[in-house]
Amino acid sequence: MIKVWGGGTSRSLRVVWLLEEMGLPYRVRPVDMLAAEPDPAFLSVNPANYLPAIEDGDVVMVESIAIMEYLMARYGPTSLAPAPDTPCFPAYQQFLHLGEAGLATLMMPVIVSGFLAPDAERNNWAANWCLQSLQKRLALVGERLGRAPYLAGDMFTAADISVTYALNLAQGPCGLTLGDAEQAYLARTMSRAAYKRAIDRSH
Ligand SMILES: N[C@@H](CCC(=O)N[C@@H](CS)C(=O)NCC(=O)O)C(=O)O
Repeated sequence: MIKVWGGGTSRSLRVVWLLEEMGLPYRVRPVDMLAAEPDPAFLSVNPANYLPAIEDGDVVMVESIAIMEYLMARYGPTSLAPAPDTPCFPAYQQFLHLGEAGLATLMMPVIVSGFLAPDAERNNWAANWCLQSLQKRLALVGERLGRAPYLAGDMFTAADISVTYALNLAQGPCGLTLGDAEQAYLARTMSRAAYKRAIDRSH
């Protein structure tokens, strides 16, 4: 059975949501990233000590988007990953990666500066630059949602799992106010039964 290391609100939620959408059996092994010492069992799986990771037989992987791509390729086909010869594929591919590489990665300096940095370093140039850059990039999501209900078009895909996670980070720990289109979109994606099950299984 697929083992997902993570839990809580970490990026493992993307993986667990995808597994729920695909109806695949799995179990979650929680890891407390705020513990004083790293979890030795988790370090043996991911020596770089960040979430999520999966074990699937002999396969060990990190990076939430790569893990989703692996699971869809290995256990698909699935409508969550449109075929490359379909018109929605370019938008799907773009937003699948934008969710992490373009959006969530930029949020980390903002989040750690706000919560973990010493007081004197909280308001720093790099974190402010990331926040401004993030706001510019979110315009891509807003523009797309003005033309389609989901990021790849009419159909919910893994790109929506990727970007929903990022939008929640933006309006949660990053403190941004999202527009009406983004709010309505989140209401759509997060009302899915698979999302609700993923939240339950992650906590
Ligand atoms: N690009 C990575 C980012 C992973 C990441 O930042 N994970 C967070 C939790 S959501 C973490 O474990 N951070 C602790 C650290 O990096 O030391 C992914 O998408 O999986």
